[in-house]
Amino acid sequence: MNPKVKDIGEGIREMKIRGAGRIARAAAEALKVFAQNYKGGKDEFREEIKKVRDYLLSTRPTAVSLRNAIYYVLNRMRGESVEEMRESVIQSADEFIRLSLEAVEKIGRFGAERIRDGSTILTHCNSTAALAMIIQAHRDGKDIRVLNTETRPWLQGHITSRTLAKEGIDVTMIVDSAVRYFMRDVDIVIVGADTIASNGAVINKIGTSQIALVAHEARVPFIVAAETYKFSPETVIGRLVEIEERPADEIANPEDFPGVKFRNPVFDATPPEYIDAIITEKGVISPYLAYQIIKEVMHFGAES
Ligand code: RUB
Repeated sequence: MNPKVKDIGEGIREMKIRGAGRIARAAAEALKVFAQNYKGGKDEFREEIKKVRDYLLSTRPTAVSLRNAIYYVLNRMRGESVEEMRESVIQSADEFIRLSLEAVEKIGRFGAERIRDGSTILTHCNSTAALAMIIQAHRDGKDIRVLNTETRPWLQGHITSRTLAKEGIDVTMIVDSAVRYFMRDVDIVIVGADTIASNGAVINKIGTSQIALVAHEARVPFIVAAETYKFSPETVIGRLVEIEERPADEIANPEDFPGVKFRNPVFDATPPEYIDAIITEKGVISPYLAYQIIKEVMHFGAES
């Protein structure tokens, strides 16, 4: 395996590159790097790129964006010569990355319109798409405040707090278990997504579904910001989304707790009945229209 490809893959596995959108763009970049550095014959090109595909797919299991990015590039691989195949891979990887960044920007613009002046927003984990909405609302001159969870065990909420503070946004970090305590002050919850199933269920960082329940109880709108490559075509045919379970030592040192078992699932599923809207780059949809989006962008997931 090309060491530069391996660097990207291990970066994803070790969560130096994280967040579903970033993971997707990094996977496209890895395929591009493979193509740029490939030196063998044309028959081996297809074989070798499949190995890169399988390696990248093995890095993290939950975010479908990784899979969709890989197939976006591979399904567009064309040509008879190494040069032609190389060019087509580079071109479609660049295209995926460009479309992905444009999607985040559009979500920011569409989503900001949903945020009222004077709002207190609650967000969880660290989602580029959710942050795009919040930052755009602030840049539009809206007076907003943000509560953000620290997001145990990996503490991605720290990145969110710092990003918002840097933008000059009024931000307060809270522990995950304080969400219900603060919900009475919240006007809108905005989170990202790793995968959206065809029934509209949203898979996102562990704890998202609890927040959705609390928001539902308090009648606070619960909004998901997600590019269309977060929708999972495989769920149409009944494939279940695999929930990543990470090592116990992210929670505590197991050696300090003899006789204690640990579980560390890092994503959960929020059912569509707790979701008011999903903001995509194609517009704002009800979670019940997830299947419609999958039909439109089916090419993202289909295997050639
Ligand atoms: C990150 C996470 C984010 C989504 C969406 O989990 O759950 O909410 O990936 O992020 P992890 P984005 O840190 O384990 O990858 O909007 O940036 O794609």
